[in-house]
Amino acid sequence: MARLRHVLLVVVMGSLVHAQGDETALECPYPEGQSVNSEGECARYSACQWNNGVCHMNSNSIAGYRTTAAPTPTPAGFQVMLEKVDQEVTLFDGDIQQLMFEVINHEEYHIQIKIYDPANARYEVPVPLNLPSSPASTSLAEVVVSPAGDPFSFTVSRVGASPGKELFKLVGPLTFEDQFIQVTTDLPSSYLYGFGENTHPSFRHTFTPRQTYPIFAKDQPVGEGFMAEYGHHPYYVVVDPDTGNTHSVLLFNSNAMEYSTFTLPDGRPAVTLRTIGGILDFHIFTGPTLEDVNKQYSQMVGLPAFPPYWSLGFHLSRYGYASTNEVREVRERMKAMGIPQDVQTLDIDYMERFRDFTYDPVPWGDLPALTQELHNDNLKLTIILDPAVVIDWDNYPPGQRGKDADAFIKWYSDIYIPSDQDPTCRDYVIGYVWPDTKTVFPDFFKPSTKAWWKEELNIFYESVAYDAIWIDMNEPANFGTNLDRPFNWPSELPDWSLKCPYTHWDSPPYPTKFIRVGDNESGRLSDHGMCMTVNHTDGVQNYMHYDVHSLYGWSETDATFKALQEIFPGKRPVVLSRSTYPGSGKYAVHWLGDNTSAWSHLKMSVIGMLEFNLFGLPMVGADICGFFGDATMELCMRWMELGAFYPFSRNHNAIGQTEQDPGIWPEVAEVSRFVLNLRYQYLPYLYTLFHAAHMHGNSVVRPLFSEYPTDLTALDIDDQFMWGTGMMFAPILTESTTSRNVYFPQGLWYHLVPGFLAATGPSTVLANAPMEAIIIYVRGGAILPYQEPALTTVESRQNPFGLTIALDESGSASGELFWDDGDEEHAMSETYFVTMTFAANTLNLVVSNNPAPMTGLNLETVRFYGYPADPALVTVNGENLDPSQWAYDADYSVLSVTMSAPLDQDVTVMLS
Ligand code: MIG
Repeated sequence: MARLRHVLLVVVMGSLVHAQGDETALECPYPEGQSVNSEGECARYSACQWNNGVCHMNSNSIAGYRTTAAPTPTPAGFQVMLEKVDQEVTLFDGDIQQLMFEVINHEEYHIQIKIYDPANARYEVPVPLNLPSSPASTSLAEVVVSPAGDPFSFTVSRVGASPGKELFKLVGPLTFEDQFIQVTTDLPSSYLYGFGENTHPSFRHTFTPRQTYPIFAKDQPVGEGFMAEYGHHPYYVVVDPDTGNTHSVLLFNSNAMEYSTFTLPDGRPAVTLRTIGGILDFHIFTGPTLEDVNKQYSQMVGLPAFPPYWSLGFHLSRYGYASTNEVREVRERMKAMGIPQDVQTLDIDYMERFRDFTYDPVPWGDLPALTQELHNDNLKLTIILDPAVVIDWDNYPPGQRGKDADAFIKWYSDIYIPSDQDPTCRDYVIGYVWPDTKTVFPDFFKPSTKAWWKEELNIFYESVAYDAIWIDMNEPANFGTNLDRPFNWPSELPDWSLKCPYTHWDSPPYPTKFIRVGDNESGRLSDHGMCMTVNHTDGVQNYMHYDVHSLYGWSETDATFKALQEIFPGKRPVVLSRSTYPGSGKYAVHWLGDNTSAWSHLKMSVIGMLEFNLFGLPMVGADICGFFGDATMELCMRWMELGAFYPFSRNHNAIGQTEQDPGIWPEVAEVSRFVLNLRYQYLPYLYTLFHAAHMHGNSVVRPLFSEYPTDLTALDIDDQFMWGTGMMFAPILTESTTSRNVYFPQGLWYHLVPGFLAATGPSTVLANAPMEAIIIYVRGGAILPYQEPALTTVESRQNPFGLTIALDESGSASGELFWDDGDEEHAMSETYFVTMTFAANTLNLVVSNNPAPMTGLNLETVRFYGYPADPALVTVNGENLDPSQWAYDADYSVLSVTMSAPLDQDVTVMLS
């Protein structure tokens, strides 16, 4: 039997005190938006009330639920039945009259709260989570539910935290209707981060005025405004700046959603979450540090993929390469300028008539030869694939094979099949994208689709030996849905487009803000995409697109990653995906989508990168130098300086834009060589961070407050960021700027180059930032492993190692280094790990795991930053060095030591 845990014991009593009048801040949701706000409009909704010119939710005792009984224990928590206070009171009808509220304890830091219809199963997200089979014996969170007979309310608190610091606390009524679910919580602080995929103007959310963003996967270019973009991440993080305690909340739901941040009448910050399907399924993580919640969350949704070493090199890409020869020209520029590059990427240009698994026989006829040339240069090739498959069955074998496998998305019911359905297309849904004929779309949930996709990847690999796959357009995007004709529909043909039926799924009573923002020409959920009334099946269960729309990218990523595991046995695949969902990080690299060559987009890329590190997708970056629009030389230079330190570092450009590869301007080429050399130099450090991400779920890029959660200045900084805990970047993000204020949290901070002390924090310093440099600091206390850079990682991985040792106030530092062969399946490969500590003038490197991957590689340079004096003697592994092997720069307080110490064994360096 279940052990009664203290979580259950506290459930007993205590009516939950709520500030009077909180509901007056709960904005009544109008399908058309608040612009129609009026007394008459408000009167349409019995769950709402008109008051002082505001239409807000009625109080909990009118519009909410009632707790019907005391909690009943379950093996992992407890349940309470709820019932609607007044059956007639509603927003959009379809109120579920009886609901189950269920608390499920998992790890002691992780609690799940589900609110669902116990009588009729509703859609639940089929993405697998890692949940323990039985709960831990203690929990760091406790849940209190209002007593039987009272209006339903609940709070989740951190055990032992002071009152008013609840992690989650229902405010006002819960609304749970068939197609509209709404819940509001107040927050223990206004330090709120996360939610996506949206372009946020700041990493920290704001509350006044109210901000409302939709979440639903959409091919929506990056831009200012409240737009839903490519992925779906209903996940947020809150820091309590008084204690530094951090918690996070996932609403595990994939229907169209929106969230609002605002303040309650007494000023408390609050969040309203709305979704139009599924159930309420919360996962709450208690941290208490930001890295703790990152790890706790990633363990549940899936630890991030471990990128092969080469994928941490520089990627070059563009949409609009005319031919293999143009790629060769660009490559020659890179080589001539000596700019490091590991990956060349090909966009849809290489395809024949934009058909997947083909290449154009004329300008791309020698693609296999180009691939070989790249491989000879130690480069890798990434190619793009789109989901849409042409219906030219007779002339397109991959499509015919897909049809044989019955791989494509179908209508949910025959009644939705359009009257002009092409007779060769069964009950498939037909759309139009890049190719010049209509298309169908793979249903990646389906086992036979996955098998077909793998087979096509395999067959195409026989002709073009690609190394990585880029999956685009997987929101999924379709052109011209619901419009007269797609923008690129052949002009000689009569109007046609995919038109979605008007059902309560395609035109739900509350379609969310999604339909009112961004590029939503048809003003519908299916705009620029698939109809909600199409079917997906995993072979066992059917799903309606309405529910699983935002999982399309996830399902394609899963299918592609697993296919590549078979095509490259024992290797770690690289799949670059535009659309993501919680759990995508297990497989995916992500870029932030179609940005513009604009300074504001340079700035916003830092925020997007920080957010995806919260979402468990640390391998992330934006299109360097911008996608749309022409980059100026200065913008591109600054963007290369920042982008060289995106975890995923790729310069990508749109078709028709002027060239912006780093070789095109000599000035940018020189800067790019410099910053990419720095990146390549510190790749061993970055790689070690990715190893920790893969093993434990750590983030790679972090906000400053990660280490300083009670530092109010750090909590607001989003124009600086860190790699792990050791490196801090302060990019220039505005035009014609050669200095900037840099915030230094507590501690010592050194210039990475050339190593003198830059600041003692906490302090803000005006730093000089000449055009040709990004300012990078190393934190006192860090040991950063590095390797001499080279033009590719294949070469740099053979080079000698070094260490940058930045001393803290006590003259100490520590770090670690992971190493393996760089691309083998982690579980199969031999791995090396060394911990490094410097204290009391002694550096100790202690090798654990397997020394073999490091055999033949030596430690040759060690640089001590903040070292007080020229030592009289330096010994390495007990042997005295010749005094010519070290140099002390008294102006900079930098001691540089050269040696040759094999790294496949322990190393001791003593200074005296
Ligand atoms: O409708 O493949 O975000 O990176 O270059 C545009 C062409 C399709 C969108 C991607 C972009 C890519 C482009 N694609």
